[in-house]
Amino acid sequence: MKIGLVGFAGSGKTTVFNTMTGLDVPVGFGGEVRLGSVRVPDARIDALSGIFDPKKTTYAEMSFCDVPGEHGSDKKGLSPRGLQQIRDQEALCLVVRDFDNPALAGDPDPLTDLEAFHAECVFADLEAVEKRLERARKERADAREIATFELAQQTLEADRALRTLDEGALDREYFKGYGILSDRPLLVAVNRSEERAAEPLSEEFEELLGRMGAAGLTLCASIEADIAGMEPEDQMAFLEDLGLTESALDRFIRTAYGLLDLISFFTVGPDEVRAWTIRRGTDAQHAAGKIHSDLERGFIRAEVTPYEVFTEYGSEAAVKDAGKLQVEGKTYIVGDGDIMHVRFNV
Ligand SMILES: Nc1nc2c(ncn2[C@@H]2O[C@H](COP(=O)(O)OP(=O)(O)OP(=O)(O)O)[C@@H](O)[C@H]2O)c(=O)[nH]1
Ligand SMILES: [Mg+2]
Repeated sequence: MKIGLVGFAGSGKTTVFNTMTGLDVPVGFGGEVRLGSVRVPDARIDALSGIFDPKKTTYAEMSFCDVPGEHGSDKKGLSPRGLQQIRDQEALCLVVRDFDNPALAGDPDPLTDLEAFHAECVFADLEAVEKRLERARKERADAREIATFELAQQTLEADRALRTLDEGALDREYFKGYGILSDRPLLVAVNRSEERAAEPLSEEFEELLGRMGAAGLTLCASIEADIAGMEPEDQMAFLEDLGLTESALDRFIRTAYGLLDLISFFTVGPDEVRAWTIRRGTDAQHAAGKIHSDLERGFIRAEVTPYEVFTEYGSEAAVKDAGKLQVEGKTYIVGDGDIMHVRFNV
């Protein structure tokens, strides 16, 4: 899962990046685009690794791309370079400032910043969609493609983000390669000052998030970046002082998984115990393709044990003896926590 951190200059993106990745990139203004990743904690993988004692244990990963904001102009916005950088990110995390930054003029105004970001995405998308629509009509493109871009145009003209359109309403395949922003899943991280870390989001803010089809989360990045570097026991105590029960990273991962409707399936064996991330609703054949394209191409069947069944019987042999091993075909919808062995032939 690749997440692009975006937002206005000095909103705390690099600080959030450090909090998530455990890296220690210098904060302050500007800098380079940076990449970092973090493993997604999963107690089920811990347990499976304990049982199989594999040579290697691999957790799911979330990777972050930190894009500096636009500096040195009055225009509060995403730099062209920044937009280019986030083209291949699967989801966006907008960091909005809700703390006093002495280097910036003016009080924090998260609602206005969120509105400005929304307007900028809608504007950029409308430009791309109109350009494509004009060409598609001239080239007498497929009627479905034209209908998709027409609906996109209407939606954007009504000031709505494309991600608010239902799965079936338009064919998103056509958007590929156009860098459409308002269709990308969006998580808004409100970066708070220490005193207000645990305060809920305002009603107005929640309402705008709803209109944008985005999920929201509050954090105090500068403090949590420090907490992230502590021993686990100390972390809890510091979080409690802030009125929090869970670290920013844990909350971020949970919110992102929910927003993106992500689940994990597992592969196990003496060589490796590993978690794989897929969208809920993915069938067995496509899930196999996550592991290797050969497994998707030559897919024969999947032998599946849901995690709960595995823990009930304690071993794969016991599951099989009890007749609980599921043999599934291509169209089986993979469940969260399924342990899979893919049989294939290429
Ligand atoms: N009080 C407070 N200060 C913060 C918080 N997060 C970031 N800062 C400070 O705000 C300043 C800017 O933070 P950065 O993380 O560099 O901001 P940025 O969004 O990466 O900035 P650009 O990359 O230049 O767009 C730094 O001095 C941080 O220490 C926060 O949660 N609370
Ligand atoms: Mg930065």
